[in-house]
Amino acid sequence: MATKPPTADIDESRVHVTRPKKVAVGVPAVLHALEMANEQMGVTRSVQTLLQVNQKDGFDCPGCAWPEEDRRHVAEFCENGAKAVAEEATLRRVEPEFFASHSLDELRAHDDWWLGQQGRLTHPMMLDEGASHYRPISWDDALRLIADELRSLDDPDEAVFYTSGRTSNEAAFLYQLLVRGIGTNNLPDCSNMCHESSGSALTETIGIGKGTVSIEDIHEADLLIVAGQNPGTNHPRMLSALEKAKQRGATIIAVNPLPEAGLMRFENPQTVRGVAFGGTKLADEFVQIRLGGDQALFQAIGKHLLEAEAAEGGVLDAEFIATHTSGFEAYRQAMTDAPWREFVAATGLPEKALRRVGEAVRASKATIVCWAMGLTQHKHSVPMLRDVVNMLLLQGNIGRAGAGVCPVRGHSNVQGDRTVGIYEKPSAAFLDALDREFGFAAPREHGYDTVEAIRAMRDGRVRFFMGMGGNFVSATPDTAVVEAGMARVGLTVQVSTKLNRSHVVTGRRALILPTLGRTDRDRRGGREQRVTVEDSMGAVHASRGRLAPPSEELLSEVAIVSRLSALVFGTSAGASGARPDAPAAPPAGGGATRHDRGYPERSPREEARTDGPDPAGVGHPSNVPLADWAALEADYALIRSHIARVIPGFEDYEERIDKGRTLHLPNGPRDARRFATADGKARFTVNPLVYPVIPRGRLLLQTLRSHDQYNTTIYGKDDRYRGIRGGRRVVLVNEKDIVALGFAEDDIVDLVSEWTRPDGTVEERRAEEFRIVAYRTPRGNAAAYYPETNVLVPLDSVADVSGTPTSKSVVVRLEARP
Ligand SMILES: Nc1nc2c(c(=O)[nH]1)N[C@H]1C(S)=C(S)[C@@H](COP(=O)(O)OP(=O)(O)OC[C@H]3O[C@@H](n4cnc5c(=O)[nH]c(N)nc54)[C@H](O)[C@@H]3O)O[C@H]1N2
Ligand SMILES: Nc1nc2c(c(=O)[nH]1)N[C@H]1C(S)=C(S)[C@@H](COP(=O)(O)OP(=O)(O)OC[C@H]3O[C@@H](n4cnc5c(=O)[nH]c(N)nc54)[C@H](O)[C@@H]3O)O[C@H]1N2
Ligand SMILES: [Mo]
Repeated sequence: MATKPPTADIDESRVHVTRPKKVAVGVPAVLHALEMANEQMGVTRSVQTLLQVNQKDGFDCPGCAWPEEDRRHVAEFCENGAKAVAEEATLRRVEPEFFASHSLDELRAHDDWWLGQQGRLTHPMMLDEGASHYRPISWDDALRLIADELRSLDDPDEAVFYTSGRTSNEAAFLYQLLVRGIGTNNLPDCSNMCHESSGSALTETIGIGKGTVSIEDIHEADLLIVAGQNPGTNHPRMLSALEKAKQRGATIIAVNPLPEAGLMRFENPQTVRGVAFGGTKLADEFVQIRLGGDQALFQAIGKHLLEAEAAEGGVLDAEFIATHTSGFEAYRQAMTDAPWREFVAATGLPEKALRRVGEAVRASKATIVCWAMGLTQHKHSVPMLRDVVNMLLLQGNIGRAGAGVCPVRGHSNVQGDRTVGIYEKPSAAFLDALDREFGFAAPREHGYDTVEAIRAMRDGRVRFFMGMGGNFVSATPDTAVVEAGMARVGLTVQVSTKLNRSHVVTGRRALILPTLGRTDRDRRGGREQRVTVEDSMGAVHASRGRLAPPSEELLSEVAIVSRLSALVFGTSAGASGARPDAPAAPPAGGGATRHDRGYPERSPREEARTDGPDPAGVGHPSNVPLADWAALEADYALIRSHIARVIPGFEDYEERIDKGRTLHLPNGPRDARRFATADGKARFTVNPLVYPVIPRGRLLLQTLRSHDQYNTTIYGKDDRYRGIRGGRRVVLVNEKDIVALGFAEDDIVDLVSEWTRPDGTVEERRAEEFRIVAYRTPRGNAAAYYPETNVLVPLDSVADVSGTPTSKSVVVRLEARP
């Protein structure tokens, strides 16, 4: 039996702190995961469900984007994957009665943990203007309301369409088509807050915004540098791959301000060695760097390699540099001129330690750098990552076995969403192909990213907001600004599986559209549909949910977008026959007529086309994508055939994902050392050294994840590896700083962020009541959990080039509570 959801919020007075763990996973992790799974879905369903995770005929884990190994274990999941599954496959339900008995004000007063723990959403719900409660609404009425609202916009750019990275390729592709059909590129996504800096730096330097390694490369690497990443919590299956590399003789260097348990020692619960012999020591070296010091570290390694080359030769890959790169001489000169003392000041590490890392790189025959949010969420993240590339290029460490760049992506399909067009700055080539396929003209002007969307909301320029998954209100920076901005929007629509803050902080009117998750069976058009996802390494495979959906009322994301598109654009019956190369649509499933299944015979737009003058504004009727929306909903393979014609690399899509097969997308740098940059070469770049300077009496705060959360979804109250239990409002501070700042452990303080505007004035933001915990973080650096600390991140504090909020470097002071 599943247990009941909590009735009260987290009681932060009950936090207690023990010593951090030195080893990750092991049997306690498995037990913890099963306990959570049993709470959410009972024992039988837990076992049945967890055995389906990441199997060839099962569903893709809705946790992280780490790839599956080709030879899969019976239980191919990790502790936190199991928690992600349990959260979705929960037997708890949020039904219309729940909304009738809880007012909006009451819901708003609860914390994110309480909201998420209430269970799966089961019915479309509507919040009328000025209403105190949500009320049930039919799908037809809800979708018509949205279509009417969209048609009433004066300008398509008044609409914003957010995406979170769980959405399948099929749903994401249709969604971007809907949005571009409406006439805007306002497609901000979670990637803007996540790996955008990686995409920016890699596209400029190697011509592809993705990593260049496969899982086999991880196994074959000689040296793995894992920087700015906490895989024990956020990508636990990566630890198995690191273990394998290690057993083959690889060296692992962990670069992190915090001694994260998962990087130190790993007990693999799937092997005898892991369970019985205390596991594998993973990191050979722990480089305890200061927040934001990584650019200096990678420059230092580059300088060390260049010095070693000058002294004894044979260090660099001269042939690779000559044949495949440009800009080497300028980089060499810049590193020659760079003083070691700057590297020491930036990293907080002695020159000796920096040179030791340099030596490990010099000695390595094949090096991979893995990273996540610790490297992407700083003001200077893009130059920092360009310097990672510089270092790898010196030894030709791109495009050969066991070597390359490995940005470890977060959400399970965030990379796939971008591949199929979720991007506010689409390329001309993509738009041209889209135009050809659907016989319309997609808008060319770039749209808003996440931060720009918030600015537009704040300034009253957004009348419509739709979230395809995710939790925009809690995930974004500067919570107070976002909340005020949301309130100015006319209609906000959230397509969601679980209740979250974005359902209770809304526009003047709001809709909740409940949808199927990864684990749910998806029957459309009389058959079971599968969807596809792309992992962090460009491998695409099918995913098919097996569980009975939480309610008969749920529509899949594909169905929601198809039906909405039909209402906005018209059904374009026979549209797929409009182009000679398009396959004929199969008969609509289940024998139902178009009308029976919610598709109008003639849409308002088609009526407008024949009966009256063209309506102004959104999706001019002479310029809408031509697609047979009903047929697409009835057979997702048709969506894949469109994708195959629009996006290079998906040829024979259907066949290549059939029977558990994996479609490997082409990757120029990895496959053939082909670099699609301006000059066709991998580019060395010169990047002036940047690192944070912390004002006196202040701390630099990073906002990170605990072990019991998935982004804004809070699974539980513990951060087991860091030894923090029972609560989340804690700030980790070096014990010497605690004393120097005049506080003591366990003091309750406010965190006040200080942001200097371009005109020199200082803005303050406050997060109240955090308990001080002494922790092994470098002097001057602190850490606290997100999303509680998003209120501290100034909207305008973003990374250069990528626009990513600087969630890992917020200047704060601690203030005693009155
Ligand atoms: N269970 C679980 N899994 C997840 C998620 C989750 O919330 N829960 N989230 C998913 C998502 S969307 C993402 S993007 C990933 C996130 O995965 P991570 O990036 O591992 O997540 P964070 O908790 O943000 O951890 C950042 C790590 O970088 C370190 N760090 C911070 N600043 C710096 C720095 O300046 N330099 C260096 N070298 N290190 C630094 C921190 O100490 C911490 O170890 O995980 C994905 N997987
Ligand atoms: N301060 C700070 N802020 C951060 C970060 C940080 O490190 N520090 N990290 C950033 C990062 S890396 C990311 S990726 C973003 C995450 O931002 P988001 O992706 O927007 O947030 P999530 O918490 O992952 O979204 C959770 C919600 O998604 C919905 N959901 C789950 N599964 C599905 C599904 O299959 N379909 C649909 N339609 N909905 C579903 C559920 O309703 C759930 O409540 O946050 C960013 N914000
Ligand atoms: Mo992310």
